[in-house]
Amino acid sequence: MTSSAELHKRRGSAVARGVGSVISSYVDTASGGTLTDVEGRQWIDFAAGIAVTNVGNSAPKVVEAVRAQVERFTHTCFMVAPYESYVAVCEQLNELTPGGFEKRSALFNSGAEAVENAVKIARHATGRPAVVVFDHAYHGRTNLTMALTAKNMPYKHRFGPFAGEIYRVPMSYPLRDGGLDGATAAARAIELVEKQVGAENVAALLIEPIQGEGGFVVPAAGFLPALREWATAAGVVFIADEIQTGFCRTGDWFACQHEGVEPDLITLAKGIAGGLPLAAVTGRAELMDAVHVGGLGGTYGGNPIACAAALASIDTMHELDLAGAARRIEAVLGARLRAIAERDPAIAEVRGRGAMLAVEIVQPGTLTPDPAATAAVSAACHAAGLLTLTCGTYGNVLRFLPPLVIADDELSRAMEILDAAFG
Ligand code: PLZ
Repeated sequence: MTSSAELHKRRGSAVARGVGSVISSYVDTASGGTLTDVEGRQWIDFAAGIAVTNVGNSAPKVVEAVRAQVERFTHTCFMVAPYESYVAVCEQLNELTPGGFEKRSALFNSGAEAVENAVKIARHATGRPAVVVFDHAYHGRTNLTMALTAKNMPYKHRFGPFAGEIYRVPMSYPLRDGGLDGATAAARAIELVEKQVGAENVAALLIEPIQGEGGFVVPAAGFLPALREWATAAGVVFIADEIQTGFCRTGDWFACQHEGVEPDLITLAKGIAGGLPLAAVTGRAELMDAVHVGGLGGTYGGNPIACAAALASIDTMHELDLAGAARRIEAVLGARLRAIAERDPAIAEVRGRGAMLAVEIVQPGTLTPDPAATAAVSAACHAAGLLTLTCGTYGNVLRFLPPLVIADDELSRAMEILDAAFG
């Protein structure tokens, strides 16, 4: 088999430099919570392809459903010749997402595309232009979603000009905002919107219920409900971006459910289809159906193979109670991380929910971010065979996103590696 070193060399003269990779080993196979590279080396997977393979890599039901669908037909384009699985996925999403009201869904390919469409729908339905987003937000890499994303490097640098009518307000970030309570943090954001934008100009408020790329930032309790309440009163569409938090990741089907928040629209992707590219916007029927026929779509959106994979993934989540599995991971991994934090003053905070956990790393005794130390711990994990990711506006958050089907022995081994990496 071609070695990783040779593949890396070929990549250098074939693949654009702008596309990076966390590790330089090349994957041969993957299943459950383990990746095997072309040298036969095994990696415990604490990345899950960035919160995608919640059901594990090559989950048996997904493989079977995809294989059967490939043999029946590969693509007709739902806008040309429709098929049942697209409708079935929409039915499932309408049922699973929070909110007892009548819903509709539309399917797309990527998270960014879902976010773009949620904004299109909110603007169309309200006739208003402005979109409110938050510090540390991540919503994608397309032109509109770059504008919605907060961080310049690497996402936005020299890629402008960006789309207009995007307004950014402070997030609730308890470690870094002096521990403001949720209601106060929401009032601070709302006042800025009212004074600087005008509520009547706002189509949508877009928020990740737990921020992903921005640093696994969990807002103070009450922040999301207060924003939800204001949006309802102001006629603003509340959009929850659950692309990273969705599909059992945080110990419930969706992260909004932990605070009983019912968004008007939800953007979904990643965990939806066990690794196949699929995304969705799900929400209130009157908003979704406001758009004229032909106003939403795309060649591949809701491709039949991706839809088959989504139905099998959702089935697997029910069957294996993966929300419960995420809560069990939280109990075990969370306890271990807190024990490490007890002895290591560089860990300012252990946070997250379910199987979406992280530590924020600082210079001991301060809140000064330490991205170099964070990268060093992550590299030590990689050297020992644990695939970890970093994130955060300051690059100082080490995050853990295991597949929810990770085996007990894989989790134990991963925690030993982590323990040793912190020294
Ligand atoms: N919204 C909340 O987490 C994708 C992107 C990694 P796409 N996050 C991982 C990278 O460096 O590109 C994400 C997200 C939230 C939107 C998106 C965008 O989803 O499927 O990557 O377009």
